[in-house]
Amino acid sequence: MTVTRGFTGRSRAQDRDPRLPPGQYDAGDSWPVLSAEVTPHLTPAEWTFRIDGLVAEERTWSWNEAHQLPPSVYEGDIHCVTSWSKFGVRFGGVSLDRFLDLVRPHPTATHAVAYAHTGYTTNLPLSDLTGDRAWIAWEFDGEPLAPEHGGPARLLVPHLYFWKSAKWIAGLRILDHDEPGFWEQNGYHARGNPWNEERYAGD
Ligand SMILES: Nc1nc2c(c(=O)[nH]1)N[C@H]1C(S)=C(S)[C@@H](COP(=O)(O)O)O[C@H]1N2
Ligand SMILES: [Mo]
Repeated sequence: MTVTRGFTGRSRAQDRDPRLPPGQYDAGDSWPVLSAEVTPHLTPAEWTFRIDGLVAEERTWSWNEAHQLPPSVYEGDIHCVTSWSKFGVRFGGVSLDRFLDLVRPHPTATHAVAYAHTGYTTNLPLSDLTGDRAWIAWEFDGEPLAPEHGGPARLLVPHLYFWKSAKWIAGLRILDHDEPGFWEQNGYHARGNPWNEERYAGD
């Protein structure tokens, strides 16, 4: 019996989808909405994106200005700390590298706080926002991003837990130190790498 149980356990581990980080489940076609705020209804004309702080040139982009930057698509998975993951999503927008190239962070810059038009904040190492791994996203599956999912535009950092992907993104403040955001001040992990299960401070 012991032998059988051991064999079953091993075979289940092999069946587990390799796209699924530890402690996560596949949410399938559903896409839960998780917002601390009431959904704002910002029009593209009202939306702006700004990068300030430790940069050579602080800058604010309008919707039209941001759309003049070269487009970029993310196709892959997303992982929420509440344990749902969603496979094979497709977001369209612009890679954050294109914005950062234009403002030129100081050599001393190490972190950023992303802030939303609603006041939500989340902190990230600058190295997680560069290398074509983070986007300002305004399309989902070829359609405009819905307001409840952060439209007109959200930050997208899919290799970290999804709370880092601030909806209704308004800007990034570039810093030379880490400064906890909304969930991070409430016990969540500073980085939030789902593959290391960095859910809470101390994980
Ligand atoms: N402005 C803002 N952005 C946010 C949040 C939020 O409450 N407010 N929640 C975060 C969390 S915890 C998750 S899981 C995702 C949820 O995005 P979704 O509602 O599109 O699934 O947004 C993240 N970005
Ligand atoms: Mo989340």
